[in-house]
Amino acid sequence: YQGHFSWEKYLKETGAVAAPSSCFKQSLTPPVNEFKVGMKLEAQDPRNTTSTCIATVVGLTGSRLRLRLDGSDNKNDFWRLVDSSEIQPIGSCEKNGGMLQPPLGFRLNASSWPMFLLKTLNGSEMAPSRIFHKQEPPAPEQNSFQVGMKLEAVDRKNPHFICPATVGALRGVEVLVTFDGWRGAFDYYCRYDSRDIFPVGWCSLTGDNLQPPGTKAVLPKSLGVLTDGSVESPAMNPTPTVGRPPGQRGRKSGRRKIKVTGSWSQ
Ligand code: MLY
Repeated sequence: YQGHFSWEKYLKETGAVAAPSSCFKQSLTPPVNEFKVGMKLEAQDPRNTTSTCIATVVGLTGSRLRLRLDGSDNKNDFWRLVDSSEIQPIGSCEKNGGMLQPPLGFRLNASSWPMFLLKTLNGSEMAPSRIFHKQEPPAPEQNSFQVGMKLEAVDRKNPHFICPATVGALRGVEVLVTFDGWRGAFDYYCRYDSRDIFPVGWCSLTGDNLQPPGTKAVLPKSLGVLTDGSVESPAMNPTPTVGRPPGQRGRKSGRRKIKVTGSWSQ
């Protein structure tokens, strides 16, 4: 489901090019997701990456899993591709001589961890090893993105969202991901081989819901007229409420607000 956003029309309108898939550390065909809600697995604690913890699949979206660490709260869910090297079948940690750790912010007393672990695993549905992917796709040899190229990227402040984005700048092995139609509040630098960025068309292959661009339009000045970026309320469009906080993250030159024309039907 694409929220009626069409990359084809949008690329035409913006005169932009999609970053070739060879730029990304992603498989050409998105990895098959055979996980089910409720399955347990081992995952790196994102807040303490030296810890391997028990996680439960609490949601599925395209090739990604929404994970929650057992013993943690529901405010720290995180998303991983099914071919991520940060997830593995239960038993892997022990097999490699490691010990499962309580998550950062374990709700109970540390001394109750062994019993908690026993109880949380008892009778649980463990994700079978055959549904894990052997390895991550290889990283491209170098950063071959170019400024202005379009891509799909995880909104790291709202990681359930994948959104249309543009390469805003390059910095060695890093890429500035800027979100189309949002004033910079969600932009971030990541490595060119980040697992959070995808080629144009990824979401339509995985069945992920690609968000339409925001309506606080900020697009290259070559495209246009200065107006105040509002759009005739496209039905599918969430209302963007976060603008750039005053005095922060000032836009460098070369960008202007323009009116976004409808790339998505009502
Ligand atoms: N409506 C929320 C979420 C914004 C999401 C922005 N992404 C899609 C770039 C807010 O305004 O905070």
